Amino acid sequence: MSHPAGQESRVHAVLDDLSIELPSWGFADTGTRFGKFVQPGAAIDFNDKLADAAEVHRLTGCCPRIALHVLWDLQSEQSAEDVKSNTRQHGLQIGSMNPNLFQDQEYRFGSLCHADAAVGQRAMQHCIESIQLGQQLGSKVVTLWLADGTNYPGQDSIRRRKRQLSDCLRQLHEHLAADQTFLIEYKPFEPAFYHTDIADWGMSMSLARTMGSQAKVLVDTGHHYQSQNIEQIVAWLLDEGMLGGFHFNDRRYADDDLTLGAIDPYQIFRIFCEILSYAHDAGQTPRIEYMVDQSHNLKPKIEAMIQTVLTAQELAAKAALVDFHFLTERQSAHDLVECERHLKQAFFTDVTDLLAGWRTKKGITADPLTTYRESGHAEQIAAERTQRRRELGIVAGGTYA
Ligand code: RM4
Ligand code: MN
Ligand code: MN
Repeated sequence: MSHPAGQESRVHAVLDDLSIELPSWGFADTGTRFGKFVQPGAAIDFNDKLADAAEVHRLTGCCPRIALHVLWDLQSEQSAEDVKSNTRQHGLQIGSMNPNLFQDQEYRFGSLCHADAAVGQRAMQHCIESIQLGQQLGSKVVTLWLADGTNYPGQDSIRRRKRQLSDCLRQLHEHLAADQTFLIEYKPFEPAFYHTDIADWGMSMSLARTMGSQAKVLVDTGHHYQSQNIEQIVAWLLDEGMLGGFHFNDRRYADDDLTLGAIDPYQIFRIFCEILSYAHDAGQTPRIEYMVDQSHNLKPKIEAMIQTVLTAQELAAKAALVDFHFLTERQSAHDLVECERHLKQAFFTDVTDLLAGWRTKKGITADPLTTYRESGHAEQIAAERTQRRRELGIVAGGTYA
């Protein structure tokens, strides 16, 4: 298929800039709140997670970093130096550090927002340790997803909790190294069902501004109410200089953690359009952390991750077909029909050959998902890990109850 002049280089430049971070937790057995479906090929330990992320990077060429969930990945005897060199041996770097303030019994009524100072202190200590671990591991990003909130009207003072949270964040900012960014995630509900202490992007932005210059907002694409206009949030955050990054996934009802673009690829395309439109106006690509936040309990994990990464690339490539100069000109003429048609034409253009061309240029397979499915790798790790589980005496537990 032939594309108009300049399109190929635009698409390739966008792909060159699109580096996607993989979540360690996306390779291990996880489940829903009702139970867990185990997979023979799931990662057993941290080393397996590194190996799986490395496999995705090897095939896609755009996932050099792995995000860590501090309590899930770094509780072994391994020293920071070991973790670092292990990661390097797999050809990867450590990406974002994700503190965990949601699973300990102490956090039943909150962590940083808890009324009891001792619990707040414990949460602070964990965040400080996560920041310091990040420094030792060469990570540049700390992300905070705060599960704090209440279940019942009148349960606690929303304003006290907000002030306390601001104080905590201000203190945490002092622990950041100059090259560390602190990203504040928001989520409207779950696990709290009446109010969540950081419920939307405005609250995240307000907290980030209070916290300090290295704090920004993290947009998890699955953390919005039904039909919310996420690209508008992205446009505002870009304009305010407050967009730090994304957690990629898709949703139909709530925080479903489905693979990116599975339900609404046009939404993700529109987000990329806002980013590229900003880059066009500003004359430079904004620094954004693109991170996947998915744990697949039905799909095979490595395949699901490759599918996600390819989807992100495909939708970014389609957005790169938009001619923002032309669009701006049509906007000034109030030519609504052409403006919409221009976006739709880009969205519906088949970019398979443009993506394949970029991959061939990089010396990787033109079709990573098919190559993986035909490689036998999934069967091989399933056999090896089944055997290892047996040797280690690991019995697959399928319930959270
Ligand atoms: C949350 C949120 C966080 C993730 C946890 C496991 O819903 O998306 O980013 O770390 O899940
Ligand atoms: Mn997230
Ligand atoms: Mn989530």
